[in-house]
Amino acid sequence: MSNTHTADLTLYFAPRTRSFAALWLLEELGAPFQLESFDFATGRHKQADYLALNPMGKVPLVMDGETAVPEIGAMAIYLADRYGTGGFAPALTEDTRAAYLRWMFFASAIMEPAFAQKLFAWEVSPATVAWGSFEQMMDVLADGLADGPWLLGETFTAADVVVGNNLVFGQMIGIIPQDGPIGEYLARLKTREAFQRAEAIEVREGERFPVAAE
Ligand SMILES: N[C@@H](CCC(=O)N[C@@H](CS)C(=O)NCC(=O)O)C(=O)O
Repeated sequence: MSNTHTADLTLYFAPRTRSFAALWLLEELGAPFQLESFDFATGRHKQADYLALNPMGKVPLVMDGETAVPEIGAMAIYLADRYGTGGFAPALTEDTRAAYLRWMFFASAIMEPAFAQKLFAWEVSPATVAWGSFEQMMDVLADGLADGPWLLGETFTAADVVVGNNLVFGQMIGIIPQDGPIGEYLARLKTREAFQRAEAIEVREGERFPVAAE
């Protein structure tokens, strides 16, 4: 895999959002990037030039030169392959690549809707919906962490950032416990220096753009 590409990265970011995942990953990779931070209240993410890059009108969005990389999962795979300098993603030829990709998709295809189900108390048949149920998702994740400390055992990868970011959000909204294998995994993630650097930026940007008073 080539890592010879010169980084020209810009992260479109808003505080208190899923864009923390991209910020944390970029800090893990140590790739230089520009931070384009904005307040949702400005509607920057709904302007035509932004929608041309990410038609969903959401953050995060990473630009690599002229190339738009929206969607956290895609972004994480792309950035880790391109700028991970041998770490953060198993090579295409490694057997663990399968588990790595599985966890990347687990984060967006299973965790995200399972969180929404829990939060909004949707009544759906686990056999019919793609994510099963919140409880099933939690059991499968806890089993996946049995050989820890990370999802791929001893090797920390970009999949830990993507899954971990969901857990950060889940804990914030009170649906992810502080204890047990998942809570302990999240506590381990939070001790990483890159997480703490990203958190400091998140706090700084949150202070620049505080929640508007009602
Ligand atoms: N599927 C997207 C989800 C991103 C997302 O939900 N972003 C929210 C903030 S957490 C957003 O930008 N919302 C603003 C809006 O839709 O107006 C991804 O994985 O990147």
